[in-house]
Amino acid sequence: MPPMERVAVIGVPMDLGAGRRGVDMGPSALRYARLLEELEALGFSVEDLGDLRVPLAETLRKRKGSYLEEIRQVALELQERLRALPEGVFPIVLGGDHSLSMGSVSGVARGRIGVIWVDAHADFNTPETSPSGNIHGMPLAVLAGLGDERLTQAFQAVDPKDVVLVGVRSLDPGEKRLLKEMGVLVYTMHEVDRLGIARIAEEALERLEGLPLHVSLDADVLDPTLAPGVGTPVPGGLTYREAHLLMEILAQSGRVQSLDLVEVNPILDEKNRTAEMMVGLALSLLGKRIL
Ligand code: HAR
Ligand code: MN
Ligand code: MN
Ligand code: MN
Repeated sequence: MPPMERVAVIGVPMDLGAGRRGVDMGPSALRYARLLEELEALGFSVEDLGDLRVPLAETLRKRKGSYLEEIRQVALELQERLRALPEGVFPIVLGGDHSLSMGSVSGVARGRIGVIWVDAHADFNTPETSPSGNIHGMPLAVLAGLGDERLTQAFQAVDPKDVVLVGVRSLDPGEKRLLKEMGVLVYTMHEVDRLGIARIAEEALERLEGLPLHVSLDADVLDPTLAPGVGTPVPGGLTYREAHLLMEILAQSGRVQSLDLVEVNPILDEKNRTAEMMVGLALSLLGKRIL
């Protein structure tokens, strides 16, 4: 596969799927952390498609957890925008909460696709198993065909066997069961410690052999000391070096074709360092090398 030279950036300033406010400012924070300039410095031709229009929670006058229809509309619009991109353009979707990935993965999938979901959480709840009702805890299940039919009908896009989770350390009882039943390959932090991230990256590439790859990178996979700007921090996350090495090995495969950068919450951050971390990781995934 020839390396892609064009990148399209699209922001989805949505926090309707999360339990806390603030991730709607993620796209601004990631741009402010010089994502576009740094990609250009790497040699890419970069187009900023701007932000999707997302309704404000304040104008909806609903209780949280009941934004399914609004989230569905935003994800559908994202799906449509990504489907309209010419082939050979590498999309980077800026979140926003992780529910947007229903639209990104289904929008980039042109046939069978492998998904590498890098997250402290599995986002594999259904409305029945979710303890919170928050839809950002459900998008991977929806993509695999589980959950509310209004969502699965629009966004089911992957075979659960074509999904690899990395960095997981917080699972709800029901989603644990579902992950096992569906045969999703999960590398928890236990495996990161035992096997090392390099071996995990290589095994993931092998498991998804021959498939184009989408990487969905949730900022909360990082250790909260590195990435405090997230709504649902969990101790014991990836180090700076583990996260970069993972991105570098995936980059070397030449098979990654799209990326989500999600769950950056500038309100909870310290001087935008979480967004800066995420930009650095995106650059590594797009081929930035030390030498
Ligand atoms: N598992 C929890 C729930 O469903 C929290 C998961 C959502 N948090 C995220 N997504 N940031 O990765 O409510
Ligand atoms: Mn904005
Ligand atoms: Mn997530
Ligand atoms: Mn998460």
